[in-house]
Amino acid sequence: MKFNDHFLSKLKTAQKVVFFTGAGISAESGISTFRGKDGIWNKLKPEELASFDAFMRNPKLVWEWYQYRRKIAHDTKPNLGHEAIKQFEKLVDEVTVVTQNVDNLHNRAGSKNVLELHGNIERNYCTDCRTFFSPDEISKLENESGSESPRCSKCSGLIRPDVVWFGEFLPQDVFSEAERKASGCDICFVVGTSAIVYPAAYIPITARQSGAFIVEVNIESTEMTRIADESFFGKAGEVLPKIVEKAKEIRIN
Ligand code: BJW
Ligand code: ZN
Repeated sequence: MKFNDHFLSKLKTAQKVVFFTGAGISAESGISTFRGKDGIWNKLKPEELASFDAFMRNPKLVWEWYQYRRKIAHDTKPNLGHEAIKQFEKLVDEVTVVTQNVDNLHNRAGSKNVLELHGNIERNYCTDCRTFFSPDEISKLENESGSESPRCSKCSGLIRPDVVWFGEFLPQDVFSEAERKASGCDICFVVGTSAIVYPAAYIPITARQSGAFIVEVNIESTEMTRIADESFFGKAGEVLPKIVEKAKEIRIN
């Protein structure tokens, strides 16, 4: 892989680094992306599944979709891309992972500072009384609910995954922290995202406006390519380990 001098000088001196990630970083773990050639939403329409209205119309269908995805995420492992990001922590002062993914794979790879903009598929709560339920409690409630989606043991409200659907607000504290990290970073890597879903996609834009060097890693060009200082077209699990190796080499010598 070829690195130009401008990128290398940024890589050599960066102290604060943000990784803004999307579904593409988990593709090599076997998790489908939403859009693009193998995206799930080529077959399933987002508005039919990823909105509160869709959930209220057909809770069972939406619940089963999340249960299916939860099982896939659970049965797979973080890949070389997630691991390369974790390794970056040894090389610079501060690494923050701002992820749109709900699959928990950055946490499982051991990354320390993970900001989940769209929630986490492992958590679930009652739509009425907001009680959270552990995965074990969910299994029990699922058994009790028979063929329906599970209901709250306290108030019988519907239980939903703790994810952000279309038309819903992102967790304000998490988004503010992500904006703060983006505005103070030296390099922002934008990895495996189509960068079309807002307000998440403001994160790399904020980084750019604050003077950070923007590096895109994706298998194809995206909305980000225009504003990125550097784009590496390839799989995250192949490109990121090479960047880490290069960083090790130039930051030690
Ligand atoms: C690889 C690879 C490999 C593959 N290596 N790369 C401004 C303008 C227009 C619309 C809006 C706007 N502001 C807000 C909106 C509305 C809406 C929105 O953004 N719509 C757009 C689609 C147009 N936004 C919202 O509704 C948000 N809320 C909001 O705005 O609240 C304010 C409000 C409140 C009340 C009323 C009105 C407004 C919430 C958005 C929530 C998004 N939720 C989802 C589902 C989460 C739960 C779940 O997982 O089921 O989040 S949608 C889905 O998209 C998911 C993702 O996190 C998100 C982003 O997708 P991502 O990660 O980029 O994946 P892909 O598939 O798109 O891309 C994968 C990429 O990887 C591709 O580029 C591949 O090439 C690449 N790739 N393999 C590297 N191996
Ligand atoms: Zn309840």
